[in-house]
Amino acid sequence: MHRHNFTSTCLVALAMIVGARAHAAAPAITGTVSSADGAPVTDAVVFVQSPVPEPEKSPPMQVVDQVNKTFVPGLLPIVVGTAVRFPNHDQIHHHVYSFSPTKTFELPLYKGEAAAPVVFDKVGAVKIGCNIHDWMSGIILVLPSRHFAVTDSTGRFTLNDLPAGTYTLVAWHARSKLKPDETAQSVQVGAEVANLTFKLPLAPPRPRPAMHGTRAEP
Ligand SMILES: [Cu+2]
Repeated sequence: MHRHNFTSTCLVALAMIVGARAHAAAPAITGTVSSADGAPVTDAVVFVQSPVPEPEKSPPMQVVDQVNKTFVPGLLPIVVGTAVRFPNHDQIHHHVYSFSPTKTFELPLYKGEAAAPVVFDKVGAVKIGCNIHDWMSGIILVLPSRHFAVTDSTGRFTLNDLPAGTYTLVAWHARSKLKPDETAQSVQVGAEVANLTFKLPLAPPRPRPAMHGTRAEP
């Protein structure tokens, strides 16, 4: 009886491991992004620039929340064609806008879920801000495909599930002194996981603007 239970447990565990492996994303490219002095670069976005696969069919909606007068997340990489909601969970009004040529829009003073989603239909960086709270800022990075990854606190990234072939990859960072095109590297994806290293010279961080404007809260 005891032996039977032990065997059953093992079989169940084995089935779970096999199942998990069958569904796990397979890494195709891993690597690191570091600054000119070799320090790891967090929140860099590494993405496939070419060849660009067929457009995504209705990519899932994404969210940039507003909490404590902050955009959450502050950096949102998306595939072109993605709609983004901008719910406001603060008890005050925000007025979200972008003057970026990639996507110019304005969501006049609102709270809660009142603002309609915005579709990002062009590739590029979109800086967002709030008309009322000058320090609020965020970036929506609109990318040519869903093949992108954000570096972690150690500067590492992993791109999963790329079919075999030759790809051009680039790296972006909010403070990069290089344009993504200037970082382009060619990489072969095959049976083995490819490895890539990017070096991004970064501009120094800007001093954080004052948290309290002089304008009254609406
Ligand atoms: Cu605001």
